[in-house]
Amino acid sequence: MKFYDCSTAPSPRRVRIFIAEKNIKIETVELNLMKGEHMTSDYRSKNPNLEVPLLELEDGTTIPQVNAICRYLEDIHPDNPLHGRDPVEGALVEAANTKIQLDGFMAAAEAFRNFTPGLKDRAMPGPHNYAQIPELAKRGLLRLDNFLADLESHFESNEYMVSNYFSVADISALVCIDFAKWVKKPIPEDYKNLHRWYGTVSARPSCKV
Ligand SMILES: N[C@@H](CCC(=O)N[C@@H](CS)C(=O)NCC(=O)O)C(=O)O
Repeated sequence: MKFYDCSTAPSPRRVRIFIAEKNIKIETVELNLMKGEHMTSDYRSKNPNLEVPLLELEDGTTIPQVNAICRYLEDIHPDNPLHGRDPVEGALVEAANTKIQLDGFMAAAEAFRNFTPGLKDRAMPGPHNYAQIPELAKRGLLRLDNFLADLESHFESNEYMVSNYFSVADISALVCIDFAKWVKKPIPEDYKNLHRWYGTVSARPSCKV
């Protein structure tokens, strides 16, 4: 297997942490997005979405999308389950992970990509160019405020994203919170519950990547 990564980008970091939690070894191919190494015809033939991460299997099958890659790795390495230990927990992890993707990652990406000068006409990743919309950057920042506030409320009565169980949703939330710092949205100082959870999760050796 080969894992197509970019060590500075948030989405592939979610997979790197997942791989480290599972303690599996996968050959990594580093792509420099700033240099456009994901825009080559060779990479396009593997991933027409022109995004990282990507997992390439021995038989040439390519799996794009963080969630699909993590699900596949879970299925072939079921020890130390990160997608729930029973069907109910599995559903709750899926719900939490989807919400982080929609309310957290989309908001941070909206804020970052619609404002960063180097991403003019690249307001969305992928094969199609889109102009920046400054209003979307502003809305992204507001959505991040709410995302962080909702997490603070959640951690008033929960140890992790799903009750007392560390899951792939915690990995997603951690990476999203670090991504939000790119647009100057750190965890507010007085969010003591979110700081407690962040301290616990970011101290895991897997999360140092
Ligand atoms: N929905 C995708 C998002 C992947 C994504 O946004 N990747 C970014 C890096 S964090 C990317 O490849 N960007 C390429 C670009 O900006 O052209 C997933 O979950 O894998």
